Amino acid sequence: MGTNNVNRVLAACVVAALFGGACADRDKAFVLEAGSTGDAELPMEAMRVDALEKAYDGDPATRWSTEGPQAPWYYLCIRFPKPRAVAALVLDASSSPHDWPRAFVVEAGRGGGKLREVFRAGSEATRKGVTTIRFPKPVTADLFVITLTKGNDFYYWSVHELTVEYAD
Ligand SMILES: [Ca+2]
Repeated sequence: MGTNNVNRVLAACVVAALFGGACADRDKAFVLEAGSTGDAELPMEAMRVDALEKAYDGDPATRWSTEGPQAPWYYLCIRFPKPRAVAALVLDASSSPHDWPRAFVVEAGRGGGKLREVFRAGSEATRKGVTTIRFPKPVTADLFVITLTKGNDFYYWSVHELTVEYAD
């Protein structure tokens, strides 16, 4: 991803926040945002606070989803109030086992600086609807952006529960 795209991601995150596509988890450990930096716009329903909350409400029966088929450039941002050392991000969609991200890249940044790619995967990251993003070594950052790099003609991207494994 080039610098222009990185800037677009950051700009999109700000836009998502302005339009209410962001929400904090119960412990205020992070803010989750969703959007798209590509031609396919993410449906507004997928950017709503009450939709995003379902990705970490502790209930495996409720989910956040893209409200439409997966498209490249759909993203989820995880923003921490200060840099955290993160060992892994686990996206559980086992209750919607077809709705796993077909291919994606994870970028991380801190202090509003340039994002760098820290993970990239295809189907090998997912087992039975559970996508595990385990970094080779913990990544310390205050912003993680998971962006789809591939679409699907039919299946949504869903996250029933997002778990952050901290290393600090
Ligand atoms: Ca849930």
